[in-house]
This record gives sequence, C-alpha cells and structure tokens, in this order.
Amino acid sequence: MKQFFFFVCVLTLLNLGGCKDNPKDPNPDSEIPAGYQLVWSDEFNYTGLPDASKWSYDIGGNGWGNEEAQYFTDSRLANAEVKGGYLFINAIKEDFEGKKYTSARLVTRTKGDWLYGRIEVRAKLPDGVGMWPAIWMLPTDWAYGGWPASGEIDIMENLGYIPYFISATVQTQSYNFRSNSQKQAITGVPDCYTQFHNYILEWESRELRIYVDSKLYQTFKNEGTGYSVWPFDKQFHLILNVAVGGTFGGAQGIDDGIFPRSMVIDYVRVYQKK
Ligand SMILES: [Ca+2]
Repeated sequence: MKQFFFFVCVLTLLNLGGCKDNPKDPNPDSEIPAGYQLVWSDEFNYTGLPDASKWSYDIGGNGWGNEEAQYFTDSRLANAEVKGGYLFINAIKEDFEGKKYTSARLVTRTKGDWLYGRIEVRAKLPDGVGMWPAIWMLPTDWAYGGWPASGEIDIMENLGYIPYFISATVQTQSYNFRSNSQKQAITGVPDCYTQFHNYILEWESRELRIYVDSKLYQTFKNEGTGYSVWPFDKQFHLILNVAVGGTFGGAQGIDDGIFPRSMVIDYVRVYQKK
C-alpha cells in the first residue's frame, strides 16, 4: 500500500489536471467499435433482481482473502437492485450473519465467459472512507492453477480514502502483489462519484489495454514466455462488487457515517472481433 500511495502522490502532481481535458460524458449509445460485434450485454432495462440468466452471486462473509468487512448476500434486493435503467450494488451498515455490513458481488461465471474481447462497464462509484468498489475479472477454469497463476484483471478499483484515483491492475504468477510486483496503473477521475464513466478492457492475444472513457492508462503485454506472465489465453468472467474495509479498502478505517453507498451501473457490454 505504501507503493500505491506513492504513485497517487506523484499522479496528483503530474496527471490529474490533464485528465480534465478528457470527455466526461461519452455517448452511451455510441456505435459498436469498428471490427467488433456485441456478444453479451445487460442494459438493466428491467426492474427487480439482476437477470438470473446473466448474473450469479458470490456469497458470504469470509473476508475474501482481504479481511473484507462485508457479507455478500444472495439475491437480496436490498443489496442488488435493477431500476430506472441501472443496476445498484448497495453497501449497507447492518448486522448480518456476524458481519456489520452487507453488500453484493455479482459474477457472470458460467453465464458470461470470454476469451479476448472488449469489456465495457459504464458506472458511477460510491465515495467514502472504507469503500472499495471493483470491476474485475477472474479465470473461469483456473487452468494454470490457483491464484495468482491463472491470472486476474482489475479493470477498475477505487479506494474511498484515496478519492478520485482509479487503478487498473494485472496479477499473474510472475507479477503479483505478494511479491509487490503486480502491474498497476493509476489515473485520476475527478468526477467518478458524480458522473458515469466507461471503464473498458480491450483484451487481445498480444496485449491487454485498460481505459477510462477514451483515456488509455494501462497496457500489459504478452511477453511470449508462457502462462507465468500471460495466463490470459483462457476464458475469464466479469465481477462487479462493492467491498467494505479490508486490508486495502479499510487501511484508514471505515466511516460508518457514509452508509448506504451504491455503485451504479448503467450497462455492461462485451464485444468480440468479427
Ligand atoms: Ca442502462
């Protein structure tokens, strides 16, 4: 985390101002990117629980490897609700199954699994100390072994105690946070809590690229040395969650005055090349 914070300080000086020049409100109905076709999407144009043909839940209060403080609930409208064209993932302060907070972790596993493509999530983030929203991907079949051998792609993470900074991180056997060698890039998004932005992964066999709107800020290359650097030749699925606290999200505690807090998702669109 020291390294994370160091990067943030540098970026505060160097990069945040430049970010304001980027388009803040891209057209959500923009045309399909050239050469791609839409293969999977949820526009959230319905009411109630998330579409069960597209989404499942990771459930429980085990801390998820990061000592997270929330219980991720199962098909509970209070924590995961679609209305008004949006998906709301709600973090709530309440006693539940031995935890003091509830939230939801939605996964497309076995319902949306892809090898290569462009994954685009339009979202507005929850603010406040203790929030740790994430848009990320894990391998579906873990063909190269348990974490981190089969890889992880974090398209968007934000730590509420470092406002406005978005990070994109790649974890593999060769590059991961256990050895402080993960490949992390950070950019500033000054209105990420009040405006929707598109958090985008473009994933090809030779490299993956991560954007906020049209701003590319993370490129990770296939070094051609096998799975220890590039396990990204297998299917991955998407995860949307709002974690509370934990080793990363809770490094400066949890402000109990902020709840409830929501990550709001306008759509998820997945494109693959024709
Ligand atoms: Ca929508």
